[in-house]
Amino acid sequence: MGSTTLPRLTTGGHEIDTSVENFGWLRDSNDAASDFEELRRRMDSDGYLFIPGFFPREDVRAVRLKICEVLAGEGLLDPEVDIEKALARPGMELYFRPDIANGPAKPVLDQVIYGPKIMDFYTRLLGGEATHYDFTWLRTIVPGKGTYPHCDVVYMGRGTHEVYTAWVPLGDVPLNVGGLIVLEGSHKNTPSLEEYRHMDVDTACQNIPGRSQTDAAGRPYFGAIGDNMPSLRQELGCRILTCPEFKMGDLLTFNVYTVHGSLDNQSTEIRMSSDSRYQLKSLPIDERWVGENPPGHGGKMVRDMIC
Ligand SMILES: O=C(O)CCC(=O)C(=O)O
Ligand SMILES: [Fe+2]
Repeated sequence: MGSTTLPRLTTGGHEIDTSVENFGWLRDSNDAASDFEELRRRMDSDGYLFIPGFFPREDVRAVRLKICEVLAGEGLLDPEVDIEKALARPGMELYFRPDIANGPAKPVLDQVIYGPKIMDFYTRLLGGEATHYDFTWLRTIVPGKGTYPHCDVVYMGRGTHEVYTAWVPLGDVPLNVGGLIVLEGSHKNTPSLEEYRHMDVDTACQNIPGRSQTDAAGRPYFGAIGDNMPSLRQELGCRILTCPEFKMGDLLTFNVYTVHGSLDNQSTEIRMSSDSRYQLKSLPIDERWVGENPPGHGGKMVRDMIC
């Protein structure tokens, strides 16, 4: 692979250096799919596991169709084209729609992302009975900028830090549609991220009036590590990894310290994916994301701290 064979890739509007030293493909772990000792070793060394074709494609397709129906009903899709293609109606803003994941798409989505196959996978990976957060994140990202670099710990670190994200593409996602990118090995040997890892987006500074980890309007601090993944990559000395084309049915899982974000969406379609969270049932769980109506960010969940 050389940079000349790839299209120009950007994240947050910044061009990615695709030379072999700085960019590569996620390692496919299907060769070790039932060797959990080896999978644990890879999670530890790489910070992620990528298992293409983990879910039956048709089950994921049913989720996609449901989401497309909702978006089409709201007039967000190009009405001239088959709704399953999810062509974005030009000019509209759309990024995050957890209301669909936790509402109309919940029955079909939950069967996939919290079904027996994946729960058994995490139970075996973690070496004890696994549970999941009740809240599900859903991204419906229109053409434009993708997701800024971050670690999930700043959004969901109030229980155990032994929490794993499942990123599940709800459609085929070639490079130009803007799939997930991870910084290889960024979960360890990155002392410059130590302070960031102790942050919590729902925290306000009690001792410095006006200074807050939430913004002036009381909304949660955004939580990103700046907006420039390529310069962060350079600073940390990692490679950016992604997949030439994520497919419906693929599973990408990573830990709460792995830096990730996404490529910009250079297509005309909406990029859809869910992200969900898993941990040992026996460990403390982040109160923001569990229960019948998980409270989520902000409001009563904001805690004072001495800054
Ligand atoms: O899908 C994306 O762009 C971001 C996903 C993400 O941040 C996550 O899965 O934790
Ligand atoms: Fe994330």
